[in-house]
Amino acid sequence: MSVQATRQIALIGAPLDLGAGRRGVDMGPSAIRYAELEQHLRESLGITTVDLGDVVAPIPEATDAGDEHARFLPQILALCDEVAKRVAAARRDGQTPLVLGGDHSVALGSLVGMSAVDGPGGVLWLDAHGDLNTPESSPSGNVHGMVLAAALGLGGRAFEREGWHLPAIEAGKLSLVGVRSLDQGERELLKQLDAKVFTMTEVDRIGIERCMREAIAHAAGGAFFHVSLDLDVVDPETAPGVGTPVRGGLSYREAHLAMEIVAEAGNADSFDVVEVNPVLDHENATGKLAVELIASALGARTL
Ligand SMILES: [Mn+2]
Repeated sequence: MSVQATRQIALIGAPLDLGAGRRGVDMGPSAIRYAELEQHLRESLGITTVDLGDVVAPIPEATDAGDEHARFLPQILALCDEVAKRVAAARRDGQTPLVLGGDHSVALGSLVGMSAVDGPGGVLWLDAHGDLNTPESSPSGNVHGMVLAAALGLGGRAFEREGWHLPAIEAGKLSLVGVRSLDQGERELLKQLDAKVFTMTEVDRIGIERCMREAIAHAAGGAFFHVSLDLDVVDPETAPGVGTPVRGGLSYREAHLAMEIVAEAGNADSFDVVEVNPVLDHENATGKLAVELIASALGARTL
């Protein structure tokens, strides 16, 4: 049995879609569970999971959008606080938290929870987008496009919340892989950050293996190492069921290899898997892909 098999995974569902521009990612946790995540990890890897259920998420029809520059932000922060509490409890119990989104806003809960236990840590962000907008710079007002800036403590006063300590990410311990869509404000912010950024151009030029190894070397080794997987990092032909598809993404094999390198490094302390949108999916292909990629990140091998 590998080291990975001794892990116990704490599953935390976060069926949130208030941070996204369209409906559907609230069904992501169901789609991933329906694709038999627990059975898959148990049977192929001998990994045990504890499902902590879903946090309660309000629906947009029954709540007020509030400020157009960061729609539904108070409700999103309240949900992230619930996620953070469950993540922190799991971490204290020696489990590996795995948050199932929901839109990418839920990662703020993962990171606040992890840093509440150990202080700010390192993050590997696999995403087509930068998620580095602020309420001032965001063209859409969708909070899922601001969550990384918020976790870095750069989201402004709107993201301050009692009991939270931001930044949740240690300065310099941030890597992004698979990026291919950035807004102007995000480009400017990235110039000021000591982050390793591997756009799809770098993936094409030097290969996903080297990108991943360098990204992990840059982000890991701190108080914790968190891997945040937005399924939109994968090409929409392979992952059609995502909130915000952008063509030109990772192939099926590149996505698996990326996760296999995460498993090989063996140092990820927590994960989230986000933006699976069953409404746009074909027969849960993207939900199933999410399960396969989680298994690869935890050590699944052909041989
Ligand atoms: Mn994202």
